[in-house]
Amino acid sequence: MEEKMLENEAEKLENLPEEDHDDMIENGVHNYSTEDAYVWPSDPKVLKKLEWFRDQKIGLMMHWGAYSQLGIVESWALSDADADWSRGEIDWDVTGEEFKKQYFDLNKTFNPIRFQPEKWAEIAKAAGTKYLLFTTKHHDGFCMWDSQYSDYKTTAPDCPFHTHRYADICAHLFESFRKRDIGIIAYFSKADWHVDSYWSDKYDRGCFQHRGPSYDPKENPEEWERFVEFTQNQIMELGSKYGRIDGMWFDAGWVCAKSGQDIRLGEVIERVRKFQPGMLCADRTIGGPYENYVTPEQCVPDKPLNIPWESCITLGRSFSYVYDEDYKSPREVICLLVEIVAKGGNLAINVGPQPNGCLPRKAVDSLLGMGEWLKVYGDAIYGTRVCAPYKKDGIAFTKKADTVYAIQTFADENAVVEEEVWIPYEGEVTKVTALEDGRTLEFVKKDGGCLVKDKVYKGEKAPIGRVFCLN
Ligand code: FHN
Repeated sequence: MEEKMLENEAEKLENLPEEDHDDMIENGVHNYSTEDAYVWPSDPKVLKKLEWFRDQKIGLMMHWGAYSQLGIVESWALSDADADWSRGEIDWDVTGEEFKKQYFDLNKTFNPIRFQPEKWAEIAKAAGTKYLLFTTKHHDGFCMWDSQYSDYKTTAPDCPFHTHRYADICAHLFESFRKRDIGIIAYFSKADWHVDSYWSDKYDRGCFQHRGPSYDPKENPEEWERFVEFTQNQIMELGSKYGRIDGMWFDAGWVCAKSGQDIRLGEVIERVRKFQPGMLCADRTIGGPYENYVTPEQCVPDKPLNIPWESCITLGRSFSYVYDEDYKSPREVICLLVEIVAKGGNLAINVGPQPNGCLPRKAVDSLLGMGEWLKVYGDAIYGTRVCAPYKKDGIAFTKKADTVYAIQTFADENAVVEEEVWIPYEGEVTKVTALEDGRTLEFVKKDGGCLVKDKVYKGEKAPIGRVFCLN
């Protein structure tokens, strides 16, 4: 990067408008709204869908776009004001302006000809995931569906993929997952860094862009209204032309009334709900009636939350596909899942598909390993709710109907698996069975819990986890 470019950008950083320093978003990562900002929906259909959502427990999040070709962070390196933390992977000789042109031209080489939505859906099903959370459009504005409001899309003539049978990626992906009874939640970025009604160099800041609009919406209301109409039109087309949508998940929390960037989301969500009765809306970090659940990112709350929530966490290190990714093992994912479910949340585990349309093999191995465990122990996860003391002495608790599930996970494959297990559950227990195969287990009730006698584990490795059903 040329020296003068850096000085120039550093100097411009000082006069960024306030909204870019939104305290809920740090280096692009959204914090999550507190419980007191939560508003329970008043629409009974939304409340019913929310209970459906809380039963699902595991979503498959996917970040897929033109950026997948580069193997760098999705969108963020386009924002000059976020260059300090987002351009580390740009190791080829290019200036900021050249890079932005190269990035925006990625639509001209996006051609994932090996994409097979049916195969992805089969893998998702076998992994035990219950809904898809798919990036229909990230901040870079590239539309993974045949939008009538943008030419920056997979179905446009200048995108080589437009001739492919699956060019309208969202249409085929949603259908493949839906027919396997997997829910559909559409990720949508409220910011769009490609459309000229959000970023344009015709304003006084010229080509130096930060994550917000390149103008002040208060001073250019007619430009902002153009952007609002464009955005609401895209939300409407996803909500009315792509079959049943169970939820919409809105990223780019800096686009909100508080920062002077009001897209009047509630207006369009209510219109969409005429087509999608009860559809959930996760307007991240905003609170209020259109954040039907909160979305911790790459983290798990310390304690159970009494509101609906979902942690979105990468299976590897990155949301987008990177070529040298390390993926969590099935054991790591299950330990994470049990921690989240015991606190009343969902896990949206993210995989970044490859630019050729395949899912990374090692990611698939981890997902399928997770599915194998869930085939045996899923009853302790799906459809459960928080059960006091939720986690104590290494035992996590969930409950469903008249059963309490005591889950002991083993993060270390070399852990010693004791024959006797102390289960610190103080409620009444008349019977203990192993969820693995229904075998009845001897136990002694003591103050504060019960001592259960399990089988002797002879395997070389500790099991990922074992589950005791207390009735
Ligand atoms: O800015 C995005 C980021 O690129 C990614 O999409 C994550 C996924 O939850 N959401 C935002 C950061 O919080």
